[in-house]
Amino acid sequence: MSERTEVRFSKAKAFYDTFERKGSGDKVTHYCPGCGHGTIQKLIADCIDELEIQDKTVFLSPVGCSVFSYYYYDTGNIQCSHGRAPAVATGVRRTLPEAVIISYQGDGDLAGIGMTEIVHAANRGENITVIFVNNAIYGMTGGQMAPTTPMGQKTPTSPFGREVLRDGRPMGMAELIASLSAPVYVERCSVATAKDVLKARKVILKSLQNQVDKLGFSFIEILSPCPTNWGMDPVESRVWMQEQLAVLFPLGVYKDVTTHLVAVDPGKFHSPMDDDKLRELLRGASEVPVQRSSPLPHTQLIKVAGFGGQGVLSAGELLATCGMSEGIQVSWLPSYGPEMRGGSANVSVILSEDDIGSPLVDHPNVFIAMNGPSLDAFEDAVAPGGLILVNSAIVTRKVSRTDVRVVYIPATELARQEGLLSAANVVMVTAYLYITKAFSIETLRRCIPLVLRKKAYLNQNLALVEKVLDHCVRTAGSAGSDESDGSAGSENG
Ligand SMILES: Cc1ncc(C[n+]2csc(CCOP(=O)(O)OP(=O)(O)O)c2C)c(N)n1
Ligand code: SF4
Repeated sequence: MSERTEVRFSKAKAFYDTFERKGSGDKVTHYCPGCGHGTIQKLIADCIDELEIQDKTVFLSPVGCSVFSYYYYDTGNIQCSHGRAPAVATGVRRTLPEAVIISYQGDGDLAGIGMTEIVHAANRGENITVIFVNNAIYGMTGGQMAPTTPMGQKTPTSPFGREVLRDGRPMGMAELIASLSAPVYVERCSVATAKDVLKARKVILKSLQNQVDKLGFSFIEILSPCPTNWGMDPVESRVWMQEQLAVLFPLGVYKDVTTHLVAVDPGKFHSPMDDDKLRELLRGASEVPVQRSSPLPHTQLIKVAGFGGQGVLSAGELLATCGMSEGIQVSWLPSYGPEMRGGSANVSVILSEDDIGSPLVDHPNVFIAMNGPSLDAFEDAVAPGGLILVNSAIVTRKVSRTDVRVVYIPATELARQEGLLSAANVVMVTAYLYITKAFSIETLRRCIPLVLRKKAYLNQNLALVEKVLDHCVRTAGSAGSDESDGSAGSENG
């Protein structure tokens, strides 16, 4: 009789039966579709089961998209401050000698804010396992540049691409940790393809086995997709990982003194920026195209608020990019819930002719309310004489303040008519510029391609701008009316 292989698909025991984060009885995580965190966390859970270490595992969740790992792992859990997990791991190691400690960290967490902690924990050779999830950006906060961001990559904090003089080159953490003498095992793997995923499982298993065997510090770097912030679909993001990320960060064993010694070739890690380009930058050539339309009427203290997924942070990014491309001073300060989708979010933007002392906007003179709860939260904070723009397609109530100018714009509806469900932010920014004349609409047209992540929607976004302008012109007649009929451009106050 031929031998049969039984293939079973079941939840790892190391996971809770249901995930209570989103409500009782849920079985799905909070990660975006196509995110690598879910895949990696499943591999870790499988390995915990295989090694039968669930009862002694302490999972350290970081700050970042994986902040809620303690909702998923039925193990010991500690949620650590951003970047500090290796220090917490050290404390746990000192008090629980038999524990299996997993320090799970993103690249913003580990290579940015927590660089000191990770280097010293590695240098001390702590007997812990560090799983370093490298998605080349700060995920949870909206895709800002991380130490691992490739040269030239555009992010909200490098809108014209990462520049070597300003930002340095991307850091290879596997290379850096492997250069220390204490770590026993350093490997970089990926979850781009099915083959990569199977390999990553083996790598994770080995790193945990090392710890059980008390061999010392194991560091696993895993290249992981963030389709949401990369502006790609899950399939495109996996292609990009193979064609770009894995070239910059080569996969493989960087150090393994558990069985044999692997020499690391430092020449393997290089930045794609060529020397001519570097010399050009050293001579002072700027990559930022500055073009001035007219002076700002006055300093714009802007607050945009709504729920995650409405493009609140991107609206701020668009405004700040307009400011930068006009050569004025800008600041962009996001505030968000832990979920990329559905939580509340707001962003403070300052546009100024002078230096900006603080990016905080406590009393905005421009407030863009994308939904009702945001209007409730910030209406009272608006400076007297300020401007409130209300997304009247969603917000059902009227503004009660009488000492501010209010304009109602059915932003979500206008965007929907253009076939863009999530472009209410572009509507509001266009209307804001139409009303205040802070910058020319030409500046807006020039900057939309710079911030738009999904380039396929560029023409629709530009068409939407024209539609909003048309709408504003047509409804301008109702300006000054205090009848709150919700039509675009209608005002009260
Ligand atoms: C001390 C501190 N600084 C900054 C933050 C804001 N913050 C929260 S998540 C995050 C980015 C996390 O990015 P990364 O570590 O790459 O993880 P990802 O979300 O991509 O998984 C930042 C900067 C914070 N919570 N605490
Ligand atoms: S923002 Fe990126 S890293 Fe965060 S959950 Fe979504 S896809 Fe994953």
